[in-house]
Amino acid sequence: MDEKSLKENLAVIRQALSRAHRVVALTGAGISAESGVPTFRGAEGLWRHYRATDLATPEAFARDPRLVWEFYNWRRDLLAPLRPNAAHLALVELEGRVPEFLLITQNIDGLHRAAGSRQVLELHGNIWQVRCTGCGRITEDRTLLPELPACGACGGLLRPHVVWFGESLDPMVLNRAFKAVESCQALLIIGTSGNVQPAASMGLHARRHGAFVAEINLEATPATGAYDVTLLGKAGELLPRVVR
Ligand code: BJW
Ligand code: ZN
Repeated sequence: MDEKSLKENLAVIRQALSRAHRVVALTGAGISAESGVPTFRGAEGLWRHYRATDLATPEAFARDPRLVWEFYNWRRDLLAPLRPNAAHLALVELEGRVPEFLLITQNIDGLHRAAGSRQVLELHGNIWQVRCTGCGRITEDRTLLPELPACGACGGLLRPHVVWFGESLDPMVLNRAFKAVESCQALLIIGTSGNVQPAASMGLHARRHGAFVAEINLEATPATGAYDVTLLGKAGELLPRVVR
C-alpha cells in the first residue's frame, strides 16, 4: 500500500471515528503477532504444525486430555513472558476517547487487559483460566500446571477455559457482542483471518446495521471487499497512526 493511499485511508477512518459515539474493535491473533504470539493460520501459524481437530475440540480432550494439556501448557509457557505491543496500547488510548467503547477479542492471551483495556469481551475464553469438567468452577491460574490438573473443590479434571471448535460461545458474551456490533457507528476489525464463526460474520453484520467498518490486516481477507476501508500492513504500525 503506497503512502499516499494509506494517508487517504487513515484520514477516512479518523473522520469516521471522530464522529462516532459508539465504537467497537474486533481483534484476532494478528494483533498479538508483534508481541510474539503465534497466529493460527498462515505460514508460521499453529495449525501448520498441529491439527486443530487433534487439539482444539472437545472430542480431542475426551480422547487424550494429556496431549491437549501438553499443547496448552506449552502455549502458556510461551505466552507468560510476552507483553502487549503498540497496537494493544493504541486501543487503550481509543477507549479513553470514545464515549462508548467495546473491545471484542477472539484472543485468549489476555494481552488486551494487560495493556489496560477495560471493556473487553473475550469470545473464546482465556488461557489463564481453567474450568472444572466436574463441577464447572472457573478459576484463574497462572501457575505451572501438572500434566492433568485437578479441581481444588471436587477433584475433577480441569480443562482450559477456552472455546473449542464445535462448542458454543457463552450466550451472554455472544449476546453482548452482537448488540454492540449492531448499535455501533464504527467497527475496527484488526488481525483476524475471518475464517471462524461467529466472529467472522460481525463485520458484515455491523455494515448491514449502518456502521462504518474498517479492517487492518497484513493481507486481504474473505470479507475485505465488503468493508469501507482496508489498511494492509502491521497492526502495531498502523493502529497507532489511526488513533493518533
Ligand atoms: C496481522 C499481523 C499483524 C498477522 N498485523 N495483521 C458457520 C459456518 C461454518 C462453520 C461454522 C459456522 N458456525 C460455527 C461453525 C463451526 C466453527 C467454525 O467457524 N468453523 C470454521 C473454521 C468454518 N465455529 C465454532 O465451532 C464456534 N462455535 C460455534 O459457533 O458454536 C455453535 C456451532 C457449533 C458447530 C456448528 C455450528 C454452530 C467456536 C469457534 C472456536 C474457535 N476456537 C479457536 C481456539 C481457541 C482456543 C485456543 O487458542 O487454543 O479460536 S480456533 C482459533 O481461530 C482461535 C482463534 O480465536 C480463531 C480465529 O483465528 P484468528 O484470530 O482469525 O487468527 P488467524 O491465525 O486465522 O488469522 C490471523 C490474521 O492476522 C491473518 O489474517 C493475518 O494476515 C493477520 N496478521 N500478523 C495485522 N502484525
Ligand atoms: Zn470441580
